[in-house]
Amino acid sequence: MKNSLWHCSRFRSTRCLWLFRELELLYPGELPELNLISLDETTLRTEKPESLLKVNRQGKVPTFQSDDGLVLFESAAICNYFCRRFDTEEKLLRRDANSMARHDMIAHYACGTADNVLATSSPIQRVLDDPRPGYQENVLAANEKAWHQLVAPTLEDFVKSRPPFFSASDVIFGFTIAACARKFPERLAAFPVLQSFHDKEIATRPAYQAAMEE
Ligand SMILES: N[C@@H](CCC(=O)N[C@@H](CS)C(=O)NCC(=O)O)C(=O)O
Repeated sequence: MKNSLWHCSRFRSTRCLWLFRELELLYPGELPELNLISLDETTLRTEKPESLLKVNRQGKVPTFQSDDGLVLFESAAICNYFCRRFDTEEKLLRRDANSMARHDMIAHYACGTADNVLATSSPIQRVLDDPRPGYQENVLAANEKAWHQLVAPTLEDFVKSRPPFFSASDVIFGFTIAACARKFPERLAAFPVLQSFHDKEIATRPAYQAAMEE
């Protein structure tokens, strides 16, 4: 069995792929192959493959199955698994208590709150009739307000408190910022710290660029 990631180009599975590609660059020749099971973005929301539903009843990407059969969903959990298993020299994720606490907080906030303010789908998508609830007018308005008053200032705090090296936390909340740049560029432009972090520290990274093309 290969390590397999159910993936849809530029969807949240890209966060995990980006982190995996960062690790491949940090540990050349050491990581096993990652088998991508690529799904079509035009049908993912309406036609879930049985193979995916069998391992994740939410039918969401990312979903991951390891070479020894472990099934994981939730992008931050998959990223953290990649770090624990492959970042053996703590180049991307330091394991001391304070670094881990900061990382956990960022991972929970980015994936549990911030992503949803930019998302097309709902966390409970499978029981909804509308495949794109994030584009309902009232949802867009509330999310825009939340972005400006809550989410973007919190992400700015994460940027300002970064340690002086690129880390797994940067991938996790950086993916949220990159999603904003792609889907709502005007929301990002209102926050120069985030815009500059995106332009200088994310968009220029070879691992990010590679993951975005897959
Ligand atoms: N909290 C989850 C969210 C996963 C998620 O909502 N993925 C979206 C793609 S960005 C999805 O699969 N949407 C299709 C659907 O729900 O039908 C994570 O971080 O992995």
